[in-house]
Amino acid sequence: LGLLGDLRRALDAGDVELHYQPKVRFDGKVAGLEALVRWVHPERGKVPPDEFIAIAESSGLMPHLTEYVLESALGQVAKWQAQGLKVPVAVNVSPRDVHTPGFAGSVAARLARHGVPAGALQLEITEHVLLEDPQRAADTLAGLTGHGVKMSLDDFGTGYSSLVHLRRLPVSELKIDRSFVARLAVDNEDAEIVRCTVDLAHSLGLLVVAEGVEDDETWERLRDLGCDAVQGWLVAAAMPPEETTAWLRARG
Ligand code: G
Ligand code: G
Ligand code: NA
Ligand code: MN
Repeated sequence: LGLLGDLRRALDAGDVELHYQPKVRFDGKVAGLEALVRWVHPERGKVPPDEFIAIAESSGLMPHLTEYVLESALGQVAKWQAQGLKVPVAVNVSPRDVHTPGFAGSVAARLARHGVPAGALQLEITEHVLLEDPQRAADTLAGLTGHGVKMSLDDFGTGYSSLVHLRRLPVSELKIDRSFVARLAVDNEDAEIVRCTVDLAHSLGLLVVAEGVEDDETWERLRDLGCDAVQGWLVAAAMPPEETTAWLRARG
C-alpha cells in the first residue's frame, strides 16, 4: 500500500501535525490538553487517524510515529511554558510503544532535553497494553511513573476485564469512553454505568474524565455524578497549536 510510504515520508518531512483538545473541570479550569495527530495527504486530503494509526501499528512504524508525536508535543509544551502558559499535555501511546525496550528511559531523556517537568506530561494508554506481555508492560509503566509521568487509562469500559486491569495498572486518571457518555442524558443504563465507574475510580483514588461531551444536559449530569473533568465538542474540538494558544489565553 502506498499510504505507508507516504506516512513515512510525511513524518520525515514534518508534515504530520498535532492538534490539541482541552480537558476542563466543572469550575471551568483547564485540566490539560490531549494531543491528537492530524495528517493531510497531498492527494487524498485528511486521512482519519484511526486509519493511519492502524497502518503504523501493523507495519512497525508506530514507535517512530510516537517519537514524532512526543517530540512535537514536548516542543509545544516548552513553547507554552516560555509564554507563561503552564498546561499539562497528554499523548496517546499504543501497546507497541509500551513493549518497546527502553521506552521509559527514552521518554525521560526527551523530557530533560526539552526542559519540561515530568508532571507536565501524561500518557494515555488502553487496556490492550496488558494483552501481550503484562509483566513487561507493568515494568515500563512503573518506570514511567517512577520518572513522574502521569498515566491515564483511555477508552475505559471498552476493553477486556476492565476491573482486573484497573487494579494492575499504575494510572492516576480514567477516561470514560464516549460510547457511554453519548446517551447518558437519555439512557438510564448508560447513566448507571457512568455512575458506578465514577464511584469505582474515586474509591481507587483516580480522577475521572468523561470523553465526547456534546451538550449541556450531559455536562450537568456528569457534574452531578461527581465526574472530575470533561472533554468534548461542547468545550472545544481538537485545535491547531496557534488556535489552542488563543483559546488558553482567552480562558485566563
Ligand atoms: O480525532 P480522533 O479521530 O483524533 O482520533 C482517533 C483515534 O486515534 C483515537 O483512538 C485516538 O486515541 C487515536 N490517536 C490520535 N492521536 C494519536 C497519537 O498520537 N498516537 C496514537 N497512538 N493514537 C492516536
Ligand atoms: O480514543 P480517543 O479517546 O483518544 O479518541 C478521541 C476521539 O474522539 C478523537 O477522534 C476525537 O476527535 C473524538 N472526539 C473528541 N470529542 C468528541 C465529541 O464531543 N464527540 C465525538 N463524537 N467525538 C469526539
Ligand atoms: Na486518547
Ligand atoms: Mn478515548
